[in-house]
Amino acid sequence: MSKPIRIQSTCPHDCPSVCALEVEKLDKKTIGRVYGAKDNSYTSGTLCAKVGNYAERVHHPDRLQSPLKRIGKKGKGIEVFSEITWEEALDEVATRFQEQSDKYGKETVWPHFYAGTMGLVQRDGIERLRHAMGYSRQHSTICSAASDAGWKAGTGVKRGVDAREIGEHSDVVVLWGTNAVHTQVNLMHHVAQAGKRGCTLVVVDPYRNATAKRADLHIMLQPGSDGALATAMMHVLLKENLADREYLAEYTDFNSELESHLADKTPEWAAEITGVPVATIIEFARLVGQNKKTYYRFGYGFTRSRNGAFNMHAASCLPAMTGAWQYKGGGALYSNSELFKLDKTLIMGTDAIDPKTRILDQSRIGEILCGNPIDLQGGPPITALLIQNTNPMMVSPSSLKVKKGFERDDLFICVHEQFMTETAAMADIVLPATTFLEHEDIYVAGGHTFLQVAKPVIEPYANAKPNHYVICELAKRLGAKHAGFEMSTWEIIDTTLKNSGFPDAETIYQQKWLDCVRDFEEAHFLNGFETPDKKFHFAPDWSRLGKVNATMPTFPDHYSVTDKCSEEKPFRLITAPARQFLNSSFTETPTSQRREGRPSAKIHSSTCAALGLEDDGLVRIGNEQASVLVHVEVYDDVQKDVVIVESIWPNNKFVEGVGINSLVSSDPGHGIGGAVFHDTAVWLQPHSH
Ligand SMILES: Nc1nc2c(c(=O)[nH]1)N[C@H]1C(S)=C(S)[C@@H](COP(=O)(O)OP(=O)(O)OC[C@H]3O[C@@H](n4cnc5c(=O)[nH]c(N)nc54)[C@H](O)[C@@H]3O)O[C@H]1N2
Ligand SMILES: Nc1nc2c(c(=O)[nH]1)N[C@H]1C(S)=C(S)[C@@H](COP(=O)(O)OP(=O)(O)OC[C@H]3O[C@@H](n4cnc5c(=O)[nH]c(N)nc54)[C@H](O)[C@@H]3O)O[C@H]1N2
Ligand SMILES: [Mo]
Repeated sequence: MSKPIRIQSTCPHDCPSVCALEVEKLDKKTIGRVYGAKDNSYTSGTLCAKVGNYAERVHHPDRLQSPLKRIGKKGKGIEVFSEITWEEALDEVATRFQEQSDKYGKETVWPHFYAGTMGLVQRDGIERLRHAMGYSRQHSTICSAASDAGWKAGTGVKRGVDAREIGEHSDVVVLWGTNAVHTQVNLMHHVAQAGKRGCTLVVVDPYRNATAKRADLHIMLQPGSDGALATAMMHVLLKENLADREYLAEYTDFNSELESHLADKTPEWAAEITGVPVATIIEFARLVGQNKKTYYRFGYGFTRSRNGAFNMHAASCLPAMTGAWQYKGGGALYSNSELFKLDKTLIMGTDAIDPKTRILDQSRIGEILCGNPIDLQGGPPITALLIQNTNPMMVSPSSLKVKKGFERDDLFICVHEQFMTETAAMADIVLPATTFLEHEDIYVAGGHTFLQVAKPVIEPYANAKPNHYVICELAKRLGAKHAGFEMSTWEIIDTTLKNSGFPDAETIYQQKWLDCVRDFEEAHFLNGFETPDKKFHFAPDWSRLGKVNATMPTFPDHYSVTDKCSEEKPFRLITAPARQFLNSSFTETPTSQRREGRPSAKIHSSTCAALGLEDDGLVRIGNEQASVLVHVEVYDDVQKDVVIVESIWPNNKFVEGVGINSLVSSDPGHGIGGAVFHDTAVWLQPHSH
């Protein structure tokens, strides 16, 4: 038998790696295995198992085949839906949106989306419809609002040092609040290359996760205490003369006021807050102070706290304090997404924004749908939802509230999906979506520097259609006007590239990708940071970044605003990503399900002994919002008062059908907002049958 041909593509899932792919094409409808492209110098032939097995997802028997109208009760699944045509489905959605708008005004319709695909046309086209129609806007807080603000507070722009420098040049790599083995495995390839040269790996994380198990030094800190750790490290660096004072004077706003602020932020002070021994804090500070070529890879994980943005900023001060930015292999990366500077006016319809239109906090969808007047800002209730690329019934904070909102009888819901997700099951109209293998798109990345353009590998499944089709067809019916509605996906990609000064789409496709890497000076901010005075800011002006919701301390510190342990709630819960799932995706594929088993709570053996919990037994985890029954996994690589439930499991996989996000608060993170998935104080109780 001849070898199957391989077609180039790009992984669209919500992940920093945005892998360059080679997809085995078996026939015009079928794929075989998927591989990471060997000739892409970031992907480097590495690929996570779940995408390697993508045939299981794209050819899954539960893929949605046809538009559906619900004829039975909400939340029951496919059996209460009946098939309708695309014309009927789109007409009904447009009619209902129009009826609700006539009754309550345009802001009663809320297009709700996230990054189920990271392809810019299929992901962000919904914004064009929103703006052209004057529907309620969305403050996207579920993932990167806190981390973006924290990073940009100091540097001014969302880009950093090319991760490919790690392999050859870094002497120390610090993975801070990211479980890269689970969430961006390609990075580990570059870390392993560096390891061969003797580079030291440090992992800063509250539990010994799969990444920390590979570290030379694991800083096992209390959740939400990163600000204290970073601040004390700066104290040590100054005290031991390991700070780069010339760099500080030239490139930062460092001053005597900051120096005296840091004078009493001792390792002893931080040890109390972080639970990390004094000697370890000093060791870590000396390591980064003595090795100027230290590369910090900051993740999202440690920003999913009320003080997350503040802590990201505090940690991002370290490479400035030591001057690490000046060296190849030194500096930091949180995300490169502003490296590409694409003009997204056409895709997103930003030229049609009416600034008076209200902006609703995505992570507070439960409160919003349940009519919280503060969230609604004096505007109309939400009576119609259009949902693409997200599964809020599973992924949003305060999920019982979210469910209550979705259950409203007077709420019209249209969900465009690949599967009958928990959210789709609440819809009135469900539309079947193509996967990335069936449509065109353009991709930028957080974790690397490549811009990619992808074409379909196989034909669309059954009656599935791309997001762009749905948006344009609704625009036509609703009378929305914008150039983007008149163009094909490829024309939008091409024009966007042209408007941004890039080669055309076909050229980039033919050369597989376009490396947008900046030169050394630029990438390392040696021409200045992107703040108004070009300096890195230890004392940021948070108001530059958006509407600030709190009074933040001036300098890096311990900002004590997390959900603290108390007598009633003596434990802290972290709901970090599981390896075989990607957010809510892949929870449907057999291999991922088999490898993950069932939801479990990792709890320290001494805690288990004290509470009478047994391995494989059940524990009830609760707080004022809800309680969740889940199996115990005795796990000693975690602090005694921290509990880990790797996520995101469907709610119905938990013993009582109540999932872990029922415990997570929808309070916005301090600063510009942001969901607080890893900031929850809880109680634990053994479960007696
Ligand atoms: N407990 C807990 N909760 C979390 C997190 C956590 O760490 N812990 N992480 C949070 C984070 S960081 C995020 S980003 C969110 C993510 O939450 P979501 O955005 O909901 O997650 P995804 O699973 O990435 O994508 C959602 C859906 O998009 C669909 N989809 C994919 N491609 C397409 C397409 O081309 N068209 C259409 N119409 N649909 C498509 C998929 O089938 C999937 O059901 O979850 C958050 N929730
Ligand atoms: N397999 C898989 N890959 C994914 C995803 C997935 O769900 N599964 N999700 C994708 C998405 S949307 C995103 S945004 C990224 C997120 O990926 P990451 O940047 O890795 O962020 P998180 O996954 O939220 O959390 C990672 C780590 O943060 C730790 N953490 C929690 N609280 C704290 C704290 O206070 N301080 C410190 N230092 N660490 C803390 C957790 O214990 C966890 O080990 O991953 C993407 N990749
Ligand atoms: Mo995310």
